Amino acid sequence: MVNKMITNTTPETELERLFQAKIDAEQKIEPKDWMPDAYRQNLIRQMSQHAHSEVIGMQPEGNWITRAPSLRRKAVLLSKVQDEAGHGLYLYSATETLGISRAEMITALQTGTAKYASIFNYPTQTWGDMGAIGWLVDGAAICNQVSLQRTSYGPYARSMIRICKEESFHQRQGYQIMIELAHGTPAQKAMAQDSLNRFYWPSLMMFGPHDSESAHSARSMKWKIKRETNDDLRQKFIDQTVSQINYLGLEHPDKALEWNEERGHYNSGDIDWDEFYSVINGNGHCNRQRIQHHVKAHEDGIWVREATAAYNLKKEQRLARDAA
Ligand code: FAQ
Repeated sequence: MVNKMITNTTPETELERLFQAKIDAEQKIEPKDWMPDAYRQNLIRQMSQHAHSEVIGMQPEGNWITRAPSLRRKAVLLSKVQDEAGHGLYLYSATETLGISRAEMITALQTGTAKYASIFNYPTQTWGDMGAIGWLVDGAAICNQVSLQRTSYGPYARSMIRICKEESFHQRQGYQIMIELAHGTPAQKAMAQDSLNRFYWPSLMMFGPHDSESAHSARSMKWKIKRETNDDLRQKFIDQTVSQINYLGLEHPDKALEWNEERGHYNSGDIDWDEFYSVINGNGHCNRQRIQHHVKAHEDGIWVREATAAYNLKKEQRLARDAA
């Protein structure tokens, strides 16, 4: 256990050494612990972007709640979308423990300073897309988030445990939609194939750029904010998806895919990185629409925030009066 006493006069280099020793010993960093400013800033960046992704990620699926093909499907999709809102809220709260307010994070999102997952800038055109999102997008998110359950920052690691449980349910509901479509009429099967074709490559982009291009990976791995690299997680996802596509009886969208006996992994075709950078820099199909919708919803909710603030103030005043 690394628990050497830290005082106001402990030199910065010694603080950094103790901090890294704690991380190396797999101990969690908690909000009141000393941490290098770059660790704090990097976490604020990643965690807030993760929170924004959950919240913006409600829009593509929210688009289909009223059009789901049965009452049961509506109820399931509604519940899934609500779960994503919950994930956003845990993550905003966990990020606030690092000393940034929710309002500051929202401003960063709405002004384009903070990113959110590229995948949510693709339009949802058919019911098959609800299957593909649950199966592939939540599936990719789980791959990443399972490893984040071991991230070094305590509040982030703990929030991931519950989020992963819920994402597993989301992944299964998506795959179940795909099973029904892929084993349905020829038109339904074609719809499933089309959704798979459109969502497969953007799902691979969710893991971020290649390790050699990843600006934050080296430091995030050293500090154990990230436990596996972008390419390793992407490979895991590629490998696990092959048998799932086979089971559906659909064609794999990657024509260059082939098993590499030596590596024990599938080799895959090239990702279109120009498309990835274009989307994360604001030029995807739906970037503007997603942010405009967020701004409108946020403005429409002002009265709720004002009412909550007024209620809290009244409660504090009543408590102060009673205590006097
Ligand atoms: N999209 O140096 P790296 C979900 C940016 S949750 C947009 O490799 P890092 C649930 C990156 O931010 C999905 N931007 O960065 C759900 C950085 O830019 P910056 C979200 C991306 O942080 C399902 C720059 O590129 N999950 O889907 C993307 O070390 C269905 C350089 O990249 C998480 O956020 C991208 N795909 O690694 C909800 C998981 N990739 O900040 C609703 C936590 C990279 O310098 C419906 N996050 N960028 O301006 C992570 O694990 C990491 O942040 C990575 C990126 C792996 C995403």
